[in-house]
Amino acid sequence: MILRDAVRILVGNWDGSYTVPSRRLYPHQWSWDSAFIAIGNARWAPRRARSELLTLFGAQWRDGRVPHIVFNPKVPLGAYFPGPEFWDVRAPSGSATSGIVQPPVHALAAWRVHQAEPDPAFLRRIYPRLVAQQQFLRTARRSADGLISIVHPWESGMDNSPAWDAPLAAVEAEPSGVTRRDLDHVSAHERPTDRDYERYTALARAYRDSGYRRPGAFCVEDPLFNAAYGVAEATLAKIADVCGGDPEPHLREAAAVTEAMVEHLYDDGLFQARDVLTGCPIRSNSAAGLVPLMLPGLPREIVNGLIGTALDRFGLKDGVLPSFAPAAPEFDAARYWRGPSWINLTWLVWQGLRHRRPDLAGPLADSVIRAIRQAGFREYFDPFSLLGHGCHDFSWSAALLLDVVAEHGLDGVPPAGREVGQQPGSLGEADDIGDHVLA
Ligand code: 2M8
Repeated sequence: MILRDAVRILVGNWDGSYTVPSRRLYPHQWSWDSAFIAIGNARWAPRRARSELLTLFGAQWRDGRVPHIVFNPKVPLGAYFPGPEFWDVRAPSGSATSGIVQPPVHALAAWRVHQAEPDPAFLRRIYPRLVAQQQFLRTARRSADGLISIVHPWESGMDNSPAWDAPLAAVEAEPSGVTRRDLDHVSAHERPTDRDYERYTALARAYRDSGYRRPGAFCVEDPLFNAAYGVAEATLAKIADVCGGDPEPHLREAAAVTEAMVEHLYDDGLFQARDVLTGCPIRSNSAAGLVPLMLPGLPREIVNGLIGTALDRFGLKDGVLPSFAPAAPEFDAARYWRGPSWINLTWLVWQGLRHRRPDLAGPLADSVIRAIRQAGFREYFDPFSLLGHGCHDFSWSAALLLDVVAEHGLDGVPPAGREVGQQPGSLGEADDIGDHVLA
């Protein structure tokens, strides 16, 4: 049964206080993966969900940044490239980490975890960390127009998106002969090219060599990242309320970034990225441009414009959501982030539609279940054939399936109002998770 299989994957990928995205391809802790995993784990093992987030924030830097990878010292060096020896930096906790970030979807995750099993003590513990995460982005990355920039395609989470082709082409990189480990696990036509990897490596090296202070030759404002930042502020307002804090500054910040996005990034039915170095919009057909649907204060005409685009260009009604519009010349149904459907991206857009357009949200939820039923818990899916691609037993596919089913139901049967872990015969939370994580 699909729910038990999802839980089994999450159990198999659990490393004691957090979950690896995939045992072989991604054997460490990843930042936004952990947020999605916590959202799913909240449905059957809320303690694990809290531990997942607290472990990640245990490796937060003094400046507030939450690194995109926290390395497990027990994993052999060389198992993942670029590993701890490349990033060459440690968090105050002593953990080796990377020095870049990922979309800040963690406040939303913390709130969902609290909703599944109310725990004000957890919220009080994580709230200042979430605020510091946002503060880092404001201090280090905010432009005069009020938008947050990213300094590496890996920071977008949609690493290989065609939206990054032009800004990435401007990055100078020597053929460096990097030893890629990803191709040991996934076939080359499903992953970025060697040329992409040379540029990824050159950018990360330049940032590292500046002490993770000065960005290299890539600096863009991404609609998904900015939407996540805005949703984080709106969610922090709710968390502040529970913690006895002041929600007002968060609400103001959420409104301000929403306004800045509408003014500077919205273009004819889709939010676009903008290249900070040239000042020019990066016009593409990336589904990242639909994610601002999540913003609670988005003006109605913009919502309608996005929904029109989702229907016309992304075929929203007909099947699973592709990560790039299929009619665009750069579309590739099998290659990582250049067209395949991803469960996390679909989940984000689904969040934006659930209250506004339940008639569209329902079929989108069904499409997630259908893709996983047909192909298994793969990393990504061909949006037409539903053939699975990337790694197997991928954690956020399993986690978000649990969340989708808990909200939406299965096979036309509405949600039972019980969590997966409470159903007869299902897997419960077996191990003991202490309160040591942030101690
Ligand atoms: C992918 O990114 C990593 C680098 O961070 C990689 O390709 O090695 C992306 O899909 C990213 O969004 C995700 O967080 C990560 C782990 O699942 O894999």
